[in-house]
Amino acid sequence: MRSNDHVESGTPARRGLFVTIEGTEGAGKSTNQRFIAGLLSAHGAVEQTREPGGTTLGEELRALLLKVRPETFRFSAMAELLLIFAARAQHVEEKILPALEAGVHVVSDRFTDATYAYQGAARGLDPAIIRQLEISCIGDLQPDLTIFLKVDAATGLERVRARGESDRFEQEKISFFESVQQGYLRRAETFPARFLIIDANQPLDQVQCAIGEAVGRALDRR
Ligand code: T5A
Repeated sequence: MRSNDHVESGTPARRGLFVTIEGTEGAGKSTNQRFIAGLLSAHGAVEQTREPGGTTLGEELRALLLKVRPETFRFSAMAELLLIFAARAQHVEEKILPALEAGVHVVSDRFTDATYAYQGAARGLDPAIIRQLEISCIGDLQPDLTIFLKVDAATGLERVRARGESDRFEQEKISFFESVQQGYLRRAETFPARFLIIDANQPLDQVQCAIGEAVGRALDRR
């Protein structure tokens, strides 16, 4: 998924910009990931990736996490958390850090904030446990910019359900996604310097106007 691959060999690369996109289902993360990658490609090579996923192992774990049917077995919240961090540890070591260190910009559809929102706020796991896993698996890696697309849970679910079959998370009740939303808002309060909250109920062109400004500011800050 890397575009515009033109890092010169022999010259130490300036670290790439690490941008993450977060939000509940149907907020427009995938749509706007492509938009952000397009903006960044004017400033160097770009890697688009996603969580869970992004590597061969991560994509296998993603399939397990999203596709398993409730009648087959039910995940314990802790098993779900550990699989998500297994995927993330592989993702960071194999893909994200090498790209950033080579000067490639990385745009990830979800990252660790999603774990605090879904497994922490919505599944009820202790954030201190999530933090311990975070430190153990990925150290102090944090995005430079996190775009949180805040959509009404019902609106987002309508958008994704219009596509047809729902994955395991999309079958949760509205109250689950409202808790996820609260979890994201707490993360935004804790990390105001890197978080930008955008009202994703707005038409796409307005969402993208706000994203364009935020990406421009993040590039200027580098
Ligand atoms: N998960 C993940 C955890 O529980 N913990 C974790 O730590 C991590 C990393 C991953 C699942 O894994 C869970 C959370 C998730 O449930 P996913 O596929 O990454 O699943 O997440 P989804 O939210 O399910 O992704 P979707 O593809 O369903 O939603 P997107 O990407 O937010 O939405 P997108 O861009 O595909 O858009 C959906 C539709 O809406 C339209 C688009 O054109 C598209 O048709 N749209 C708009 N329409 C009107 N106005 C706008 N502003 C619009 N923006 C987009």
